[in-house]
Amino acid sequence: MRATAQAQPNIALIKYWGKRNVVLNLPAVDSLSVTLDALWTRTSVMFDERLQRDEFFLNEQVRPAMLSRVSQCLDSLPGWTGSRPFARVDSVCNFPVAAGLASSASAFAALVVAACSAAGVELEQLSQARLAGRASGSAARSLYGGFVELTAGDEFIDLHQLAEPSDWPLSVVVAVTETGPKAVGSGEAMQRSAETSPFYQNWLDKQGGDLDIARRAVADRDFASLAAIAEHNCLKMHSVMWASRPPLVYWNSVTMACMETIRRLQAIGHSVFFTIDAGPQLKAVCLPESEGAVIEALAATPGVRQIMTGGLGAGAHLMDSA
Ligand code: 2P0
Repeated sequence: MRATAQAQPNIALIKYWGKRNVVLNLPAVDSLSVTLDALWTRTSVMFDERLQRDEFFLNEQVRPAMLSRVSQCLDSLPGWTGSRPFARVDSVCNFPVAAGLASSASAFAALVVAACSAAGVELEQLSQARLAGRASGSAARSLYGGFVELTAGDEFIDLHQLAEPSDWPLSVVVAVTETGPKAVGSGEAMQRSAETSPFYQNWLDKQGGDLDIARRAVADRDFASLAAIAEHNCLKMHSVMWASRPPLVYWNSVTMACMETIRRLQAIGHSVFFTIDAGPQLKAVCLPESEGAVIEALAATPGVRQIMTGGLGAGAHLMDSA
């Protein structure tokens, strides 16, 4: 009745922004991501008949604000008859939480894998991904390693691994510009964009074309093409956010300075591009030969607090169970 799983966050190169069904948490658009190897969440789940309620600890601290989403995710496991036993959930995360570093992706992917094992529920990878996606849309992608495509349907999502990490080894350098939690959570922000941004419909209409280009770039290992479409898709998503009312601006001045740094590196011939999610951190994706220069340049950008770097990694997996 106890199991531990590890999952790594994923970074979307073609972004998920907007929901077609809030109750089922179904994304409005398809997305394409890379799963990382260096950042991780490790989560243990223990169902225990003696517990009076679910308990959730993150980095050894009780986190009551996050408990209801954890409990809902545990409730969603198939096969419970009547009331389920309560669980103690212990999560350890080696990077800042809720700061636009996709911590909910690795958190819910690890939670689903650990909880299924602890509950003795055998589910294939896609079914686990759908459970994780119901808790947090981006979490579905962290069930898979390497390059991952999520197709959003009206009733459920589908996922495909487009390439293994070893098929196209890219490096990801994360420049942390702020470590505090974000002001507006992604779910609320997406809803605001859908309701108020004049660019939202265009965002929906153009996503399929962007994804086609990115999928082709991955198949052809065409870095320049992937770089161009990923930066375009990222800036388009942020344009949707900026034009929302009230506006959603997740960047700070250091985020902009990091973008300038990437532009300078591109101008001198490095194969690198940036992407930014619902937070102020900049993620630089590059070929391994440019990794050293990217780390050095971002670390030297005034205001950058921390650099985290790594390659592409595997999907969520069980570490132990008893
Ligand atoms: C993504 N983001 O594709 C996009 C890009 C942020 C910007 O998925 O409401 O935490 O839990 O389904 O997955 C962040 O949103 O949102 C996200 P919910 P989630 O990675």
